[in-house]
Amino acid sequence: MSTRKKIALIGAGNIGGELAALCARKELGDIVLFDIPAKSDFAKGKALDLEQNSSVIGYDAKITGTSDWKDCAGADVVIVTAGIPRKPGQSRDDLVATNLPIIRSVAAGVKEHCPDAFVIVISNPLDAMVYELKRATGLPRERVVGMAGVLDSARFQLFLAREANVSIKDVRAMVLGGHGDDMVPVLSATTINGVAATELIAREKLDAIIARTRTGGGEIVKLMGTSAYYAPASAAVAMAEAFLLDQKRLLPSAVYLDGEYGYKDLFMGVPVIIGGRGVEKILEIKLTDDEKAMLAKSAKSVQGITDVVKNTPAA
Ligand code: A3D
Repeated sequence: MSTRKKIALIGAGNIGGELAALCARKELGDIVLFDIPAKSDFAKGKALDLEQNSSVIGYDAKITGTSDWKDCAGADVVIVTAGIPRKPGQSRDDLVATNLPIIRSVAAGVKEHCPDAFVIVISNPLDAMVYELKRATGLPRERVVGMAGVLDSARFQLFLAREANVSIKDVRAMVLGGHGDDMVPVLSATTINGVAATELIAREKLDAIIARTRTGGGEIVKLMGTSAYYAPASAAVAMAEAFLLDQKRLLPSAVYLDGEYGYKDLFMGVPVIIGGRGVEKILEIKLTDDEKAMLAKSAKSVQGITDVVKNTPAA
């Protein structure tokens, strides 16, 4: 038996495939690519393709495709992309009816076979789906997170870098709140190598960038007919890597709030430290009054869709 770490990817679609490719190239562990029985062969085919790629690229990782939860048993990390993505014209919240039963079935599998894993949820509507996964598995809040803030911040950082004509490497920004159109780009924490972005970019340009960030996912759905997958996968792998390598990274992540920022029994994006024990710390940073008001608006939307989930009985 391998002593390498084990990473179970639940959903072998667009994001699942890219997750597998990235985890393999980074040699983060052995990879299980899981999908529903109707797509078992598809998952096996993708896994085989990626294993053959190891011989060209040169990485050691065993990659298995399956529809049997037993193959996921004992995973150190579980990343959940099971569910349908948006089509043009749809909001993330439109996906809840289809994705809620899917998340509930995934939660049952995680609870039975991967009870010690660090679980990262990507399926939309993100904040409500990660809420349900935690509720249904009963896992501690240190080990269940939602990926959205790293991706939303990446989009914000790209647009800022292009506008200021500087390297993407020097732009640091943070997007908090729910993964919806009222997410909160925190300008007070946005710098270009320590210089406040507000010093280098005019206010009206910043407003346009914030607006584009908020609809950044929809812009891609409109262009491609389905949702983004390269950057979402990279963002989740950054979180998985922080856990597996105990990096103690400060990453905006959707976590279960129990009074932090004044919110309770809600998953929403806030800055956290991710290390070998999972979510090691939730940071309560100072926000301006404007940012607090935007966070309250975002929390209200997240609460609405979370209430739908809470009030939907199991089928
Ligand atoms: P897609 O390529 O359709 O893959 C999803 C896979 O999930 C398919 O292969 C399905 O067969 C599989 N699946 C369905 N039900 C189950 C189940 N019960 N168990 C295991 N697998 C199942 O979609 P995608 O990979 O492009 O997107 C996946 C999800 O991520 C969607 O809900 C997207 O909306 C969401 N997404 C979130 C972000 C965030 O930033 C949070 C970004 C992009 C996409």
